[in-house]
Order: sequence, then C-alpha cells, then structure tokens
Amino acid sequence: MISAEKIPNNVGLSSNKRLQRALEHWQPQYIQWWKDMGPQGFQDYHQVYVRTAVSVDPSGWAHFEYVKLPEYRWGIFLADPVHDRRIGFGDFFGQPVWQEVPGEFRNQLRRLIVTQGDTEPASVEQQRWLGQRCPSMYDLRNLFQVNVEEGRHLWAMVYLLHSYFGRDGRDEAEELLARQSGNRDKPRILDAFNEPIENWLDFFMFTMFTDRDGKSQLLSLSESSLDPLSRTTRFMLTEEAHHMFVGETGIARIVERSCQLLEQSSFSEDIRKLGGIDIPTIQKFINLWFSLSLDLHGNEISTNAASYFANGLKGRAQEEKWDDHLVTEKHYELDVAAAGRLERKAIPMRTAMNEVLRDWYVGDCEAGVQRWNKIFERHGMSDRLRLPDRKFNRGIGMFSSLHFDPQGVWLSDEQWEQRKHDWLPAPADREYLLSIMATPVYEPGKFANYIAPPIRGINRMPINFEYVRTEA
Ligand code: BYC
Repeated sequence: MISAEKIPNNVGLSSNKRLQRALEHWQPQYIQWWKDMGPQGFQDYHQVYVRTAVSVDPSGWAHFEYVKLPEYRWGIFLADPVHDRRIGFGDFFGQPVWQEVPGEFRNQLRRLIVTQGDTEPASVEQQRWLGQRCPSMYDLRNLFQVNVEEGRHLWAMVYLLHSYFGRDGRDEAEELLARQSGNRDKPRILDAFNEPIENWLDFFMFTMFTDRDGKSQLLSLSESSLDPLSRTTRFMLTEEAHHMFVGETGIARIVERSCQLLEQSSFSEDIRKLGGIDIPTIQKFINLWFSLSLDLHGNEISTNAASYFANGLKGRAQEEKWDDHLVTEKHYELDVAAAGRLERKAIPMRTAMNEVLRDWYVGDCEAGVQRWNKIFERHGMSDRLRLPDRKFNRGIGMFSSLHFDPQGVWLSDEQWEQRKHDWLPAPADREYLLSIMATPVYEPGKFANYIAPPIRGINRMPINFEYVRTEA
C-alpha cells in the first residue's frame, strides 16, 4: 500500500486519490523491474549509503542514510513554481505557461516525455552488472546512487504521464518497464541506451558524456511552456550534476593513475604491463561515448525540432540568455555532404534547433576534457585528450551513412574498415579492461590498481568509510 510518506513528494499525492491509485498500480511493477533489471547481486543483503530526495530545498534533498536498494524511497518532486511564469520562446512567446496539456500538442508532448522517460530505466539496465567489477566501495556506492536517481527520474516522467495523459499515459508508463536495453525485439528508443556498459571505463564515459546529454536535454525541457514538465526537469537537473561528477572525476582518477604508472616506469613501458589503462585506450572510449551521445540530439535538420520550438514545448538551454526568442528570420550555417564533398549551407534556424543544442553540448564537453588535460600538465606531460570531430562515427543524422576520422577527414568505406579500431575500442581493448576488472574491490579504502582514490569521500565521510555494508 502506497502512502504519501512512502513516496516522498511535494505534489500533494495524499489528496489526489486518482493519481495515488494509478501509482499504486504501477509501483509493484516498478519494484519487480528494479529487482530483475537493476543492480545484480545487491538487492537482498546489502545496505547502501545513499542520498534520498525528501524535499526540494537543499537540506531535504541531501538526506543521507543506509538503504536496502529495493527499499529506496523513490519520490516525486517538482521545483517550486515561478510566479507569473511566461512562455519564453516560440510562437506563443509572452503568454502565460500552461498548467494542463493543450489538446493540439498532446502527442508531441507525450512523445518528448516518453523518449526522456525511456532513457532512465535504460541506463539502470545497461549498468546492472557493474557492481560485480567495481574498483572500490566508494565507486560502488556512487554507481548505486546514480542508479536509484535514474529510477527516480523515471518516476518523475511516469508522474507526468499518469497525471496529464490519461489512459494513454498509463499505457506508456507500462511500456517504459516493458522495453529493455539491447533487447532485439523491444529495444530502448534511443540508440546509445542499447549499447552495453560492461566495464567501468564505459560507465565513467557514459556518466560524463551521456548524462551530459541528459543535462542538455533537461535544460531544454525545463524551458517548456508545460509548467509541470519544466518544474519536474528543473529538479532532475540538480541530481544530474552528481552523475556528471561521478563520470568526470572517475576518468580524472584513471588519468591520474595512468600518469603515475607512466612515471613509475620512467615512460619506457606499456602501462598495461603494470595493470593500468593506457592513454590511447582512454581516447578510444572518449571517441565512442562522445559520438554516441552526439547522436542523442537527433538529426541536424529536423522539422520535429522546429515544431517543438515553435510550439514552445522544448527550448534552448538557458533561453533567457538569447536575444531573439522567436527565431523566425535567422539561419544556421552547417556543413552538408553533397557530391562527395562538404558544402556550407544556411538552413532556417528553427529546423536547426537540434544542432543549436548540440553546439551547447559540445562546448560543455570540451570544458570537461580541458579539465582532464590539466592533469597531464601537472605531471609535466605533453599527452592530451581531445574530442573527435562531430562527424566521426555518427549513427544518426546526415553523416551517419558516411565515414570520417576523428579529425573530420572524409574516408572511404575501406579506409574506415581498416582503421576504425585505431579510433574505437577493439575487442582486445575490451578483453583487457575486463581482465583488470575481473576481481571487484570491496574492502573499504582500497582501490583497484588502475584508478587513483578520490580527493574526498561522500557527504564529508572518509574515503575508507563503509559505503556499502553487508547485512549480518
Ligand atoms: N537514436 O527529427 P529527429 C538522458 C529518431 S539523455 C534512435 O531529429 P527528434 C539520460 C527519432 O526518434 C536525454 N533514433 O528527432 C542520460 C525520429 O524517429 P521517428 C534524453 C533516433 O525527435 C544518461 C527520427 O529519428 N532526452 O536524459 O527531433 C542516463 C527523426 O529524428 C535518435 C530526450 O530524449 C537516436 N539517437 O530528436 C539517463 C529529450 N535520434 O519517430 C538519462 C526528449 C533521433 O521519425 N527527446 N532518432 O521514427 C527529444 O528531444 C528528441 O526526441 C530527440 C530526437 C532530440 C532525442
């Protein structure tokens, strides 16, 4: 039986019997999904030191306690309403925002919410075996924190579907638990969420690059004219920040350790012989996850994106910083492949909205990569990591049928086949990573040889704190 206390919320759940009943119906299916598809091997006898959102103010949000994973209190939170909030872009600019879904935009909004919602359980499914290969108890706890919050993000989207989309919304909420990452017959909607995440380099790259796409898309949805969508996604963004922290610092700690191992070997040895992760391998995983995450912004030229913008459903990150909120006159210049070469073409800005968001995203990723490069500088090393060209390894959009190298040089199909494993993880790279991760590290304060400890623990706890404990 669901009670308002069992589901922390600020949406007045106890006074909305219809919604409460709908969620009561959905919750057991969710828990079953979590047990079947969530972290494997950590459901029954482990308690995890996690943060649970119990309200939207900073103190309520940072509530830490030991929790058995299936008993995590997945809550429903909307950021506080903004007084007299107005539509910030598109054809309805300046009008009051909507508290209900306008009939004419129902399908588009449902599609956006379902697509967003689908990514959340997908990521939990992708990561479900990682606990068996963790580099430390600190990292294990962070993995589970990310997982439970992705679960909460699913709750957030299911709340919107149940509250605003009636029968269709309830059906969609069930489908969100029926599709499965990587399943041939019922895959997740977006490609990156069907890719396996089998090792911790994948995981850290995913939380760095794919969660950053989450940030980018949530920033856009938080501009939405549908106020409940805006308020839900605004609160989700606060949690997303921790996920990117996990990814960025995870890679930073691997880079740090690789530098140390290189120094130890006086730069004369392949650090794989010392159990480390060599820099070319790190670069290959950047190339993979950055390109997969670029795809998540959709096609370069998209009438869907234009109509989302026109109708005020999905805006640009930090819309208030732009001068022109109508964008009816402007054009966007992009490279288009035509007759074997690239040509610069101007297209109406509204149809290039996916590309505008991608620009923001690339800038945000670039800043993160520069922070990693500071580690090499500190060690006095000339190595650098870099983002590949945006045409590299694309699966969506106009470059998806073509091949480019990481510098953006056009390649023939044969050249690509010959060289792709110079730039993307090869089976041997994956085998190597699995070999160094085969034995998980569960002893508090101990770290696998390929990763440096973090600078500090979680919630001011020491690094050797027992972040995950086994029940007696
Ligand atoms: N894979 O007009 P277009 C996150 C399809 S991540 C497969 O460009 P649109 C998170 C598209 O469905 C953030 N198919 O599409 C991170 C359409 O197909 P149909 C998730 C793709 O709709 C880590 C066709 O191509 N946020 O939060 O403008 C952990 C036409 O394309 C893909 C959202 O999803 C793809 N990558 O753009 C946990 C925000 N891309 O229907 C969570 C909401 C496109 O014609 N969604 N297609 O057969 C959106 O804003 C848009 O749906 C997209 C796609 C930007 C994703």
